[in-house]
Amino acid sequence: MRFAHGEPNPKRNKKMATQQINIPDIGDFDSVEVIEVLVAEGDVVAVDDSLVTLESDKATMEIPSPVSGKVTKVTVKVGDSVAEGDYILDIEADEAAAEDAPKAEAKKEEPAKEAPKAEKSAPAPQETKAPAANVPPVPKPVNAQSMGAAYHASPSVRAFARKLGVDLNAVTGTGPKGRIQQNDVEAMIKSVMQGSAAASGQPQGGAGIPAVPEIDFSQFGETETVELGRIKKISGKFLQTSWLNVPHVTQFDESDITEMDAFRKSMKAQAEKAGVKLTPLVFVMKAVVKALQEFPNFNASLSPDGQSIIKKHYYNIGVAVDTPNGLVVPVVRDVDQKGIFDLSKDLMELSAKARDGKLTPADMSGGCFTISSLGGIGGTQFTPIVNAPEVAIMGLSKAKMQPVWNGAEFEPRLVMPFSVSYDHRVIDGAEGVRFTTTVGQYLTDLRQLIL
Ligand code: CAO
Repeated sequence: MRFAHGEPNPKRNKKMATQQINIPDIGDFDSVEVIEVLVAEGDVVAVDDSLVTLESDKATMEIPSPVSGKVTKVTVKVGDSVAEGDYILDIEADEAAAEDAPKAEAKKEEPAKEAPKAEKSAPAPQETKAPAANVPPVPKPVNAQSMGAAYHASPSVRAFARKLGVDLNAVTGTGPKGRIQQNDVEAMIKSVMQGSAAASGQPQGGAGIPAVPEIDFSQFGETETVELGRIKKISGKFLQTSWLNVPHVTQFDESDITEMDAFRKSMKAQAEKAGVKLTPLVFVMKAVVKALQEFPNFNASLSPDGQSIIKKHYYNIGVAVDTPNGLVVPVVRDVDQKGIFDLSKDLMELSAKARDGKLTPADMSGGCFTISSLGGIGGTQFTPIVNAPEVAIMGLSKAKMQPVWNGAEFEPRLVMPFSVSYDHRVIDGAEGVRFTTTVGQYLTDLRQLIL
């Protein structure tokens, strides 16, 4: 429970002690920007109320209050950079906070009972401890940039949504800069209750889906529980949101890339001179963009009410990059305006940044279509998950030499399998296969890209 500024609180009569609040362990970051200061001097906060919001290049997290009491001093402002241990504010802590703790925890459990399974089972061991005054606050991730989406909402709106089991990823904010307000959450609930969400194509956030049964695996043998990495937790949420909200169709195809690969190899020395390495991916990016220009429904997003298509007149391609911490999707901009050397340079820079954990939110936003390339590793085909609110994604698998019948004999040809998953609300099956056929033709005969 949070009291409004100046509102009398009966507990204020109890004994007080000023507690200095510092930034807790926030993972691997040296310096993270403060993007919201959620309290002011005089505010009364309860245990777990959010105090500030921090934004790193990967995620946004809120720093919750470890104590209940009154904020007496705020030493940070929006735009400051902070690190673990930095002093951010003082709270005149109610020494009865420990007495309050079980109450605060009981409150937290209430929405958890109603929450979808994924949230309930999310590992948050510290949050389940009784929040005594000396327990360091545990940052709470609140959104992710890694899959190209993000939301902003105040703590009270987040609490409101949590209580009702609403996934804010699925809510469209109508406030300033797309901020989600309470009426947006109410509108989403209303739309689901009226059963209009499915009909209109509005995302539903997976409400009502039965939970996966909880099983004690130790009854079958030895087990070990390892917490998911931060990026995996964040991207997992976005993948699940997309999987539950987007009616996926995956079209499989393959392309004879023998000539393309011969050209790529012939350019090796020139590429080395230019300081880049050409892989099939840059050619695929060019072929995809040419196909996107011909099939504009693939370079689009569905409007939040599901009634229109927002067509984009720019061609930014997201590329899924595997990093030690998990999957991230940096975006290569203006692919239509760049040659293969420039694209390769962009790709090398972005994937190096991704692996060093240095991508900024700007590096990961503004994508139109995503390519997930597993071709350097192996596999024959896979079904990539659309990076919503984009409407289509391509999966590249490993090219292999194969005997191909040319009408008179079998010829050894290099054949690359690929797939495209798309949002069936926006793209029909016939259009889907026309798109993959077109991309395949461009890859087989790169000369068509200049037509
Ligand atoms: N078929 C055959 N060989 C391929 C290929 C394909 N489709 N794609 C790449 N290769 C080859 C490359 O040519 C290179 O070989 P050489 O060194 O002999 O030229 C080798 O495989 C390695 O390529 P790469 O993976 O380093 O480079 P890339 O441009 O293809 O990909 C990047 C760059 C950043 C996408 C990649 O490094 C990566 O992270 N891939 C993983 C993507 C991923 O995890 N996606 C998530 C899937 S969903 O969870």
